[in-house]
Amino acid sequence: MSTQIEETLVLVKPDGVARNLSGEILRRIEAKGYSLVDVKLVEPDRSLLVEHYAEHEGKPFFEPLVEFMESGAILALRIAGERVIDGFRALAGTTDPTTAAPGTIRGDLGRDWGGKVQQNLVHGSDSAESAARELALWFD
Ligand code: D4T
Repeated sequence: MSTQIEETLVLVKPDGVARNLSGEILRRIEAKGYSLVDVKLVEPDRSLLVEHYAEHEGKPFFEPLVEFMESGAILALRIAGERVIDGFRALAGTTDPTTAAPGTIRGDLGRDWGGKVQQNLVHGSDSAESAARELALWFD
């Protein structure tokens, strides 16, 4: 298992920013021992979101997902640490916030608001390749 320092992209999605949970989410990331490398509040163009979620283009939830991500400010974080890519995914919990495990960001702070699974508070890159691609998209 690699112990080299990794970086990953975390997004606090519009529901997290609107619900004033950015601080709580940052607190959990820092309490876990990851460090903050860069941070910015953005209202991304649709083209960035379409590129970000390119793997989901054509799926039934794609349009609602992009519309939701356009609905308000997003806090983009570049964070670093050993195995931070997998580590942040574990902190975030599984995709559906209603059934995400208690103790995780989604499990403790999220739930289904009117059938909207996409309102799951955070995004974290799911592999080293995704992290490199997504960090370049959001930060470079
Ligand atoms: P992200 O990518 O936002 O960190 O979430 P996950 O990695 O946990 O989940 P994902 O890529 O499979 O889905 C991206 C995004 O789409 C929403 N979604 C997903 C949805 O609204 N309906 C669905 O059926 C799925 C699978 C939630 C997260």
